Amino acid sequence: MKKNISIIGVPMDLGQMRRGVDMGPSAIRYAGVVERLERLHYDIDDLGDIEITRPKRGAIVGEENLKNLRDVSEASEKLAAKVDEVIKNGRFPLVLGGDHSIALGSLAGIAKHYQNLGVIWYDAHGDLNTAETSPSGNIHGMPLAASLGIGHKALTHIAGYSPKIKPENIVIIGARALDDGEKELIKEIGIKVYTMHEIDRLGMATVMEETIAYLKERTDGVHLSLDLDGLDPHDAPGVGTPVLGGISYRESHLAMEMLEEAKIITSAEFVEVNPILDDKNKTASVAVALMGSLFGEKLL
Ligand code: HAR
Ligand code: MN
Ligand code: MN
Ligand code: MN
Repeated sequence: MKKNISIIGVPMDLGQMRRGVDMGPSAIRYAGVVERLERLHYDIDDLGDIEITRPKRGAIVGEENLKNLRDVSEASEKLAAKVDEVIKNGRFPLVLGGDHSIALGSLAGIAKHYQNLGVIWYDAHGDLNTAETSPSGNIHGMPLAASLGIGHKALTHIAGYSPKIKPENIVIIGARALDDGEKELIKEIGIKVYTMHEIDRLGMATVMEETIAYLKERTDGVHLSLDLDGLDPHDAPGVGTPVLGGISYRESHLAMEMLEEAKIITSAEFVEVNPILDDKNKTASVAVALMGSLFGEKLL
């Protein structure tokens, strides 16, 4: 992994309806992300936060079942430009959320640098909805679909191109709350998914071995998009849409350690940390601990 990391905070909460996730970047910084990674001898540059336009009360601009479409789309453009610049400077982009709609901007800035960008989507959810299939109209449930070129043009064409990624270069890990439309889409376009069922049957070590082998043979870079709600709410309670029966803290550490050993990750984001819903900043601390493993912290 590159020895230079640029941190980008994205205080975004407009992709869903529970306020507080915009404080995720602050909570993760408070949990010591910079100090933790500096100890591993990285050159860390904290670029601060992307500016998010806060809609005035009653002035929320959305479209049919696409809440805050304009503001989410504008923020995504800003994030894409920043991530693009970080990569051009030869540095590793580490993006801190914010709700998962920020993946629209991250992927838009990253994918143009690769022929076949791989994506590990570590999440309880598929985030494969469109306005037509979404039960909520919340854009944080849509970024993976939009990055595949599926959905509203204001989401699919961030940074002026589409699609960002191909279905066969994606691996979803931890899924346990997929909507009907998402299940259909997964089967139709062929995305590799390890639901909790496979994680329980195979064990996390095998899931990660398979994931790494699969992505190594077909991609030229891999983005890790880690939604803290992929973990069990017992280990990561500070998330807006917790789902029981998730990946454990220990399994998650193993996953990060195996990714580090495989040296395949070229960019990463940690999202959905909501300190208002948390238990004494536990979830942000878990996020930072996982980043430690991802960037090479060893137990011995
Ligand atoms: N699938 C549901 C929806 O579209 C819930 C999505 C919740 N999403 C996240 N991101 N927290 O994974 O509304
Ligand atoms: Mn998500
Ligand atoms: Mn491309
Ligand atoms: Mn999720």
